[in-house]
Amino acid sequence: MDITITASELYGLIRRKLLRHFGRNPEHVRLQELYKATCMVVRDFLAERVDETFNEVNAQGLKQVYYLSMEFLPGTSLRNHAFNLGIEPVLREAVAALGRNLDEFYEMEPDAGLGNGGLGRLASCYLDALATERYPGHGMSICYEYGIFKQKIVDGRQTELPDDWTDLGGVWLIAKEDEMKEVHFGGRLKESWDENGRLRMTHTDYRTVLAVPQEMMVSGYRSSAANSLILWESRSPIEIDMEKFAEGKYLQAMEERYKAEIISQILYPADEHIEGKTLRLQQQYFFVSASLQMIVDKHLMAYGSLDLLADKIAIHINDTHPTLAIPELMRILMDDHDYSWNEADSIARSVISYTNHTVMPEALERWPEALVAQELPRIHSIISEINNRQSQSWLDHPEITEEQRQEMAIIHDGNIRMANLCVETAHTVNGVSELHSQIIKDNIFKGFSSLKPEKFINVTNGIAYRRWLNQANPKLAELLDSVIGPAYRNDARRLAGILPLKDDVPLLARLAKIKRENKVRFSNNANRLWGVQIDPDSLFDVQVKRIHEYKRQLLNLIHIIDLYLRWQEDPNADLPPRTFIFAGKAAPSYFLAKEIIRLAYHLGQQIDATPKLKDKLKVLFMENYAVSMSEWIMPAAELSEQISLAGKEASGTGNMKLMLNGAITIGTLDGANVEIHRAVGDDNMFLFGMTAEEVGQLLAENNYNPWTYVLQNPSIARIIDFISHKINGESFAEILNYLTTGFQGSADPFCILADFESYRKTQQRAGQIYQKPAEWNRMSLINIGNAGIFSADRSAGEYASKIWKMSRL
Ligand code: 26V
Repeated sequence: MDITITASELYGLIRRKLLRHFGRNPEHVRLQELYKATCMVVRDFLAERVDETFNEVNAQGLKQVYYLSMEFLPGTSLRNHAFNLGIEPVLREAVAALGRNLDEFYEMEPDAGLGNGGLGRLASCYLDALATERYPGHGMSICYEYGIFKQKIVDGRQTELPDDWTDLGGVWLIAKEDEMKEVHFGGRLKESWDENGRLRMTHTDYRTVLAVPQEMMVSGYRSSAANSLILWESRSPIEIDMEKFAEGKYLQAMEERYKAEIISQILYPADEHIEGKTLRLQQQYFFVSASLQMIVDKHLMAYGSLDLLADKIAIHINDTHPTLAIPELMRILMDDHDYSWNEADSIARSVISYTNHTVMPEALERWPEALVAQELPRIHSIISEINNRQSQSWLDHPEITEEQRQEMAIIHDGNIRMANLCVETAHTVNGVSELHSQIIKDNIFKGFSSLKPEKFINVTNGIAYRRWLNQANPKLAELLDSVIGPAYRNDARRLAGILPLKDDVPLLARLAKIKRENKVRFSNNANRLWGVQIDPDSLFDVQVKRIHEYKRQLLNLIHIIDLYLRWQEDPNADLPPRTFIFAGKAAPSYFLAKEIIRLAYHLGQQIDATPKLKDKLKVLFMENYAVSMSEWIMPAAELSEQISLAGKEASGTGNMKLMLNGAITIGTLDGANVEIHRAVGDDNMFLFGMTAEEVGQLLAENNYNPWTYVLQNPSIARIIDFISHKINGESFAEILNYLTTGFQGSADPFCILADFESYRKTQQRAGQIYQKPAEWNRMSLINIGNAGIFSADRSAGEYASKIWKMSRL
């Protein structure tokens, strides 16, 4: 449902907003104020829809889902809302009448970067899809004052700068001061028996932190429904301790306040290993407690009691970070609303569901029991009781082995294992691609799945495809509109409408022309921003994602070294010129990831300084990868690097965005690459490397010895030799070590050299096909036409029907 409004009416609304809010008229206004006023007018339309949706949901008594996630990555909002509301053309006119260009506004908007990578972006894609598909569902998270750091590359080294997004980005937030909640930390527990003979827990001497909800509205494509994302901001109930101030203890006078405010100050920028930091535990409990209080209060307001809670709400835990929602819900039910343990337990078990997003053992969260007991005594007591009852329940199951009991225990070795708490309690557990869902059943949650196989399901990830197609690649969208009609905008499966035209020569030429234009746009941007020269006729080979060992950016880099050496040897080798594009952030404390960035950078510099190669080979490391940057890379990409060690990448979603934009995947059978492969077939994807099963065997037998490959394969030997010398004057001893003997002693766990030869050959084949544009373009079209299954609308629909059991508005 579009908003019906004319450009001149919009113009009037923006003028009025400027005057009322900033006390200015358009003739005397700062650009930023004009921008903010424009956003606020768009926000007002949405506010009405959110309100209407809320009333309708209550009137119909519909079930709602609350999607709890420590991360969301909405990126920018103005273009998305204008597109979703169908007002982009009139908005453009209105802004022009105010003497500005709408694109200027789009460029000004900072990304809301409240997440690290795929997990957070997925959460935002799902909010978009829920609103589009008219499901009532709300996101809940933390209103980080500083989002994911800004990455600057200085002489090849990543440096991190704070991302202060709230000045301009804050226009999308509305503070709901009257819905503030209190969250309690520390203190002591007192046990007593009430008059009904029931054990009562009283929590005393706690520290209070206030939680203020900031609401960000969520629009859906041409949808009359709008949902919200609640972001909690922490505040202190005490502004200044006047007593301490009077004693001259100025810093101490502010201490309480800082301790409270710091909770929502900054997003943890790591996603690769747990660090048992108290502040992170506080963040988790802070947002989960405030969220659950809000959910319960809203339900009480609508229904008068909590007896229907399980019919009317679903609570989803996005990875283990919001796991404390389980004991917190039970605490509220028992301590604040007099429910018994069994009642509270049964309600929790019927409302909670959980998605796992990683099998990397170092990312599976554990909290020291002592820390939880100290910071959250009541929550600790509930978790202990769940743990006790879990072991009791096994008495009926003599078939489970002692080893499995150990693996499934929630509390083990003084640690609370969050994933086990989730799997024990959630009614449904899902993985994010077919392979990953199978792996969690067979490996990390094997004991649980043997007890209750029906608990485990798969929901393959999906993307908000209109953002990366219609908004980011308008030329491709226009072509599709004209060839297959616009119905694919609401039903991505209809992209398949172009498949019968896969041999239509004029259509393939138009497709190629659009790709070329997008590549030119990309090259111009790169030139403007970083002064680099890129040949728009070279093959754009793209690997954009967080920098991680398991994602194997190093495999890509050593292949580039191989190309470099080959080309130097034979400058006439028949290979297409290539531009390798890397982007992605490394966790600030992740040494090897930062070394990988440094290698990419210096390799690029050395190639630039090699005259006979500089027209053939280019390596670009683009700094500060973010949602908005992905929106201009994807449309220009031709080869999509999805080269993780099989079994490690839970799904990947960049792979889907690139495919949708006509890039062809070079990848292992990992994560959603498996589904991509099934959709396009062997002929339209460059598959290489070991399967997950083969990897399993190699590692189980402890059989990966990098030196076997160095000795067997002269190309590898040459690459290793190259890295052992300086590159652009810099040495890379740790990387050399990592590849050959492993980092700190044990062989590279991601077996890069084992997959190298297969990768090299497959890259060679990709290069050969690229030189036959007719063939390449046909493959590209087939990828676009088959991308429909990766729509977030489809994924959200599966969550709604299979897990949350809810219906549409
Ligand atoms: C883990 C940790 C560990 C403790 C420190 C902070 C922190 C922050 C985030 C994470 C989550 C890592 C899991 C993750 O991002 N998984 C990605 O999820 C995507 C969406 O399902 C999926 O496409 C990617 O394959 C998967 O790596």
